[in-house]
Amino acid sequence: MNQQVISLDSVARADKPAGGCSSKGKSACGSSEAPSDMPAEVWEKVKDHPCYSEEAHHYFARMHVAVAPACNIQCNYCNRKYDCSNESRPGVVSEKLTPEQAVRKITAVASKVPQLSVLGIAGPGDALANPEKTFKTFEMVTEALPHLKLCLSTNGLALPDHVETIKKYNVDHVTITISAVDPEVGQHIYPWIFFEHKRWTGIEAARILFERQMKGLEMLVEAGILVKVNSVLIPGINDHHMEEINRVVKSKGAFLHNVMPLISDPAHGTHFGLTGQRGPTPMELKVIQDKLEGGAKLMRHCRQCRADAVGLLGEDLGSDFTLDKIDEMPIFDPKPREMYLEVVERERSDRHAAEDAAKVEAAKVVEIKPLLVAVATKGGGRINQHFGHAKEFQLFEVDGREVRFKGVRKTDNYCQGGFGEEELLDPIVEALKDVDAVMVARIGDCPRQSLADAGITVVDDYAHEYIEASALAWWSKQNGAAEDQGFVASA
Ligand code: CLF
Ligand code: SF4
Repeated sequence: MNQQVISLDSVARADKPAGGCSSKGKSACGSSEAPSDMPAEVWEKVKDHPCYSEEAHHYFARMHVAVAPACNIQCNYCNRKYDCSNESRPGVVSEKLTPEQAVRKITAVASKVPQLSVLGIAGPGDALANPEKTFKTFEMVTEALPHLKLCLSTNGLALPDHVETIKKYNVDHVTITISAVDPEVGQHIYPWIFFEHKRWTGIEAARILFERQMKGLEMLVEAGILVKVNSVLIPGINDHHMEEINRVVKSKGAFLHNVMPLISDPAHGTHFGLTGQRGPTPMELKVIQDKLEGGAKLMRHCRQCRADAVGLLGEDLGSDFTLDKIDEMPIFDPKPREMYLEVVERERSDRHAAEDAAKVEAAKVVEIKPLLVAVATKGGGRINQHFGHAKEFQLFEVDGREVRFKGVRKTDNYCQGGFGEEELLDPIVEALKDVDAVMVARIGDCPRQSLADAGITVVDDYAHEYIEASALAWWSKQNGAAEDQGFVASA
C-alpha cells in the first residue's frame, strides 16, 4: 500500500525545520483564505477539491466508484469494454460495484487515506444513464461519511431530468463533457445517442445532445452548482473549434474548462483508434490552452483518471482497495483526517508567505522574462521527488512577478529497479524539450548531462522546498547574475 499517502509524508515534511525558501515564510499576507478573484463561498466549495482547485490537488485526493456501467450515447473515442474516456484513460475494465459495495470501499479508503475529500462517480459509462445506482450511492455515502464532497461527471444528455435530484443530494460539483457546440462538428464525434426511447444518428443526434447539454448547464448554474466542462481535443475535428466552446460555456456560467487530449490507440478498439485519428501532442495541447487564457477559467492539472481511480491526482491506489482486500465492515476514525487538515492549513499559509517573500526579491529585477520550469513533485506543493522516480513533471511559468501552473507532462520514470534505463532518457528529454529548467530533489550524472546537452538547466538546490517560492528564487538568481554581467534579461 502506498505509504506516502497514508503516512502524510509528502506534506508532513513541512514539520521539519525549514531552511531556504520556507524559512522566509511567516509574512502576514501568507494565508489560506479565498484568492482575491473568488467569492468566499465558492472558495469553501473548491479549496479541498483536487480538480476544481490547482492548489488543492497538491494536498487532497479523490476517489471514483464504478457504479455506473451503462451509457446512453456513443462517442468515437470510447469502447464500451473500457472505462469512460470522459473522465478516464481507456484501460482495463473496472471492478463494477453495487452501491453497497461502493460505500464499503469508500469507507475503507477514507479510513486509510486522510487526504480523501471528494467522491466522484464518473462511469465507467455515464453517471446519469444509471441514476438509481448513482443517487443511491450518494445517499448512502452522505449518511456514512458526511464530510466528503460529492461530484459527478456526465455527457449531459440526461442532465436536465436530474438537476433537482442533484440538488437534493447536495452534489456541489458536476462535470459535463462538451466537445462541440456546433452539431456540424459534433456529428464527427458522436455517431448516435439514445433519447426518448429512440436511437438518433448524424447531425440530429449531435443537435439534441448539444441542446440538452446547454439546458443542463444553465439549470445547474441557476441552482448554484459549480460546473466544469471537459472538452476532448481531437486534432482536425474540433481543435479549430475550442475557442468557440470556451466562449459559449463561459457565457453560460461554467466555472472551469478542462481541455483534455484525445487518447487514441488501435489496441483500445475505438472508432478513432481503428481509423488512425491521432491525439494532440503535449505541445499542441499547450498552444491551444494558451490561446484560451482570458476566457473561461482553465483547468490544466487534469490527469484523465480512471473511473475507479483512488488517491492524489496522478497516482492510483485503486489496486490496494479491491473488494477482496478490504474488511466487511471498515471503521472510519475521523482523528487522522482532522490532524491532516491542520497540517494542510499551516502548509498553505507557509507556502503563500514563502511565495510572497520570494516575489519581493524577484521584483528587484526590472525586466520580465518568462521561463518555463518542470518540477518533480510527489505532492504537498514541494520539490520533493528524485528525477528518476518522476512519472510526470508539473510545468510552471515564472516571470519574476507570478508563477503560473501550465500543465503536466507524463513520462516513464527513468529509474527502474534502482538503475537508470538509458533508453527511457531520450523520450523524457523529448517531452521536456520546451522547458528552460528542471527542478528536482535529486538527479544522477547521466540524466543531468543529457538534459544539459538539450539546453535544459538542472536545478537541485531547492530540494523539499516550496515550488513557487523556489521557482521565483531561481528566476531571480538567473536574472541577477545576468545583470551583474551587464546584460538585462528581456521578454
Ligand atoms: Fe472525479 Fe471528475 Fe469529480 Fe474530479 S476527476 S468526477 S471532477 S472528482 Fe479530475 Fe480526473 Fe481530470 Fe476528471 S483529474 S479526469 S477532472
Ligand atoms: Fe463512452 Fe463516456 Fe462517451 Fe458514454 S459518454 S460513449 S461511456 S466516453
